[in-house]
Amino acid sequence: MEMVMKNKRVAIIGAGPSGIAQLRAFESAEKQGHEIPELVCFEKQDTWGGQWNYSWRTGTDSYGEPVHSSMYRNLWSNGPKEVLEFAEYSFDEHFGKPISSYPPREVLWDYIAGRAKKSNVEKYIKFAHVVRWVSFDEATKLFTVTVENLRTGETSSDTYDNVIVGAGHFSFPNVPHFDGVETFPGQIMHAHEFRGAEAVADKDILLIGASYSAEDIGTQAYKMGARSVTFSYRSNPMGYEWPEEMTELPLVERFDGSEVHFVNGEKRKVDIVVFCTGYLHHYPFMPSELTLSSPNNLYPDTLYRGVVSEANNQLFWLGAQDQWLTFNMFDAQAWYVRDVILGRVALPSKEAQRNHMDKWLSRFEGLKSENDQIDFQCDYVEDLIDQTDYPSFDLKEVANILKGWVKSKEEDILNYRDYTYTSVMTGTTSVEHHTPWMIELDDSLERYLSEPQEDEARQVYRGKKVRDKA
Ligand code: FAD
Ligand code: NA7
Repeated sequence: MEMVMKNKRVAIIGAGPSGIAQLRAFESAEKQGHEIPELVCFEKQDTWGGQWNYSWRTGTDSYGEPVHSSMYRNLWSNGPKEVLEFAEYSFDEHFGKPISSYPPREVLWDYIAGRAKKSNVEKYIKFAHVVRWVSFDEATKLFTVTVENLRTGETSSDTYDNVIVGAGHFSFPNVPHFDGVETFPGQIMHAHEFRGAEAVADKDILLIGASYSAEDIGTQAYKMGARSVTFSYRSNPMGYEWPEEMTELPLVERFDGSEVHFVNGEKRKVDIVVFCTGYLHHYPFMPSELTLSSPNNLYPDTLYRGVVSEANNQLFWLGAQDQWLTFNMFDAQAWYVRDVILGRVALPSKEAQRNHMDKWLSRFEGLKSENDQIDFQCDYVEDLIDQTDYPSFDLKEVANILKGWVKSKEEDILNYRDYTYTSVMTGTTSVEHHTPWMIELDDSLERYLSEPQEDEARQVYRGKKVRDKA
């Protein structure tokens, strides 16, 4: 039984892939003739795309707000695009021709924007509006959302029946302390501030951490001609077959000037240190009784079906999980949240919600391998899609693609981006990119979509230091 939506108001925080998914979900219901609530999406940046909206800035943005995006200029997708494709807007539809499986950032940003432009969601977004505070009134059962218009400096507050947080959780760096780090004379930063690998040519670089950021920045550094790349792991090494210039060592014990001592007794002199030590779930606009507090994992506790706040069932979180799947998972979540708000899906009792979460948490705690994690997240998304009319797709095959991706990195960590996969949405097999990733130095959309002669890349960049895969 659908609820009357007239006079209902919903605030969405963030116009990244998650926030746009939410707007698109409501729009899709409206197109089917359903009444939808009044929607307002607040985005603190001047445009949409979230992490994919690259900024050259570090620290603070032009409004003095913390820079949101952690992406760097040379970033290419680190997973095959076939696992993130929207079920209702394919890569074929957007680009009109098959493209490779690992596009650069600008190409994926264009794809995200393409879906947003095809729909009519922009009218709901207030750009350059930062959410400063959210509170809930038990008497009226309404949220008050306080927002600052960053262009005018004006602050205003309004009430909403629902709040949906799509603010992302890879923006506030986790920066541990190491003894003596203050004596390090070279450049030291967190991955959040890393903007491009060109500056590390002929330098010795140390990356602390053993996950996606360390792996990708390390590989970029190698590509751009770093003299040496040292990784430092806390729990487990990544264990790939690295070339001789790249080494994995255990945790840093201390810094002594530019000399770094590791817990196994080894020491190394390095020029640049990048903390690839992950991010914090940090929502400065949320009071403690409403906020989400979790490590970066596949099933943050206190979120029923991964999206409904246990503390307040009128509050939702999108994309709060660690992510094997991204864009289509956010869609699955957004369609579910929409249907809860529209009253098309009924929430069970608080006790039943807790039992449901405990069941998933217990499976989550038993995950042993990366393949288990992949199956877990694909099952989670399939379960969500079963609740709504989001177009279903073959998640078992998506899991196979992800497992193939994991294997491809074990086979060839430096060149896995040259592999191709087949879309479960369209059946289209990716083409090989015109230039192997390891020697492609132009990350632009224009270059990516061009069709140069086989040898052109080598001619254009002749004289520059590139590491050929041959
Ligand atoms: P975000 O993209 O983080 O967007 C959140 C939005 O909320 C932002 O626009 C932000 O400005 C806004 N916002 C935040 N706080 C406020 C506030 N208080 N008021 C108003 N607006 C606010 N995924 C992949 O699929 N493939 C990849 O290759 C890949 N690479 C990645 C590389 C890096 C370095 C990082 C950090 C992430 C990567 N990801 C990748 C994962 C990425 O997080 C998702 O693809 C996706 O961007 C998450 O979407 P989101 O909308 O949930 O969050
Ligand atoms: P992740 O995937 O959360 O990984 C964080 C890494 O940092 C992980 O290897 C941690 O080691 C390590 N870490 C955390 N704290 C410490 C300390 N104190 N000392 C040493 N090492 C530490 O973050 P990423 O930035 O790699 O990836 C996040 C997203 O950005 C992802 O979606 C990518 O696509 C890009 P642990 O294994 O816990 O011991």
